[in-house]
Amino acid sequence: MKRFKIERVELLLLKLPYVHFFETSLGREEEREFILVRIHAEGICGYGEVVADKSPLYSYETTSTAWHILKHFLIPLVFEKYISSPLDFSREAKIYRGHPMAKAGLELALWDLQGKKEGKPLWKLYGGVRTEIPSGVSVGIQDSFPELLERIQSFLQEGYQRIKIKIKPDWDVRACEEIRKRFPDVPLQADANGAYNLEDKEILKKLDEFSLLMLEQPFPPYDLWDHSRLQKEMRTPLCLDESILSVESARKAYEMGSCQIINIKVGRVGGIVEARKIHDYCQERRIPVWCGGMLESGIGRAHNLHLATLPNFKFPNDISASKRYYAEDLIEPPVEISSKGTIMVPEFPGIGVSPHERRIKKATLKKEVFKPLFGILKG
Ligand code: OSB
Ligand code: MG
Repeated sequence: MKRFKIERVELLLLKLPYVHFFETSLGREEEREFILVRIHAEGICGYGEVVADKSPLYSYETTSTAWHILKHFLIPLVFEKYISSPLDFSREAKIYRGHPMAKAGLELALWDLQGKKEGKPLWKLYGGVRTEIPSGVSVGIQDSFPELLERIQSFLQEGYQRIKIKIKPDWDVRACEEIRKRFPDVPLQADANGAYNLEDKEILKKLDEFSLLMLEQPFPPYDLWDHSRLQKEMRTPLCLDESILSVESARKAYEMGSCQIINIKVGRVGGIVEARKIHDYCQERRIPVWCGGMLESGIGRAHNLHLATLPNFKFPNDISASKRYYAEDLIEPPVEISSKGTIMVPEFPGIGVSPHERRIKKATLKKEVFKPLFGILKG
């Protein structure tokens, strides 16, 4: 693989308002703050998105910690070691503990650069097997059940193949009952973002009545053991999101029987290299996976589309149309959903979508440019 010289890395801190607030058991958000990574080399620019949020709710990482780790550790590593390939980066970045979202953002930008360099869309580099991916939608907690049903109705009209609702204590069994009364057959799943513990077992077991495709992350991230105890008592397959940080934790979850399905998010696991290891491990053991989302801009979402083309992605993904998230998404043209509930995978090189530079600029709160001290001449 040909090496190329990285001339400049840029970090941009952006803020984009959601079209509708997004509420989970962790809280309600009206806008998203996130980091874009741009890497320039030989006239080409690779884009990555860091999915860390402003506050450490979903994970301990924040936009500030990710900025710090990128600026002081990961970007210097790329320059000092003359790294240009995502595989080299993934290996070298392991010397630093944790901070998977910061690592993933930079790795994704290197993948985009490599795809553009080779003239191939990322899904071909990854070994993907499909050109359109099944799309689901994640529906936040609303102010009332009628509003929840109304939102679900309109998403179903748009063609989404399945509905995921967010649940928390007091917005769980009743929400499922209301949905099943109005939409008896819709493919439905629930995501608790770790809001329960084993003492809530009897409530969670009631969810078995609603033929859910899966129940996502009922217990906190560290708790593989209690998930395995719950799974033994529930018919509904458990799916883990926050608990799965690497192929190692996927193996432990599998061996303990903590889940039957895994949600893969490239940010949570530290990059495409680790995401593919989890994918392959699960494929060999017949554990289906699907692609989760972090309310990414079109840039992060395009990356997710390429990942979701791998063969063991077996459920509709949390990858929805641009307009479900943002009035002014950061790519052209926006991501759209077909009437049968699928999204086309971009065919152009790299992420295969064009960043909308004017909107990026408008949403930027802060920008910093990094250049190698001596590096450009060598390598
Ligand atoms: O748990 O899957 C989650 C969004 C932010 C943080 C965590 C989660 C989510 C979602 C949204 O469910 C998925 C999407 O991007 O559409
Ligand atoms: Mg989740």
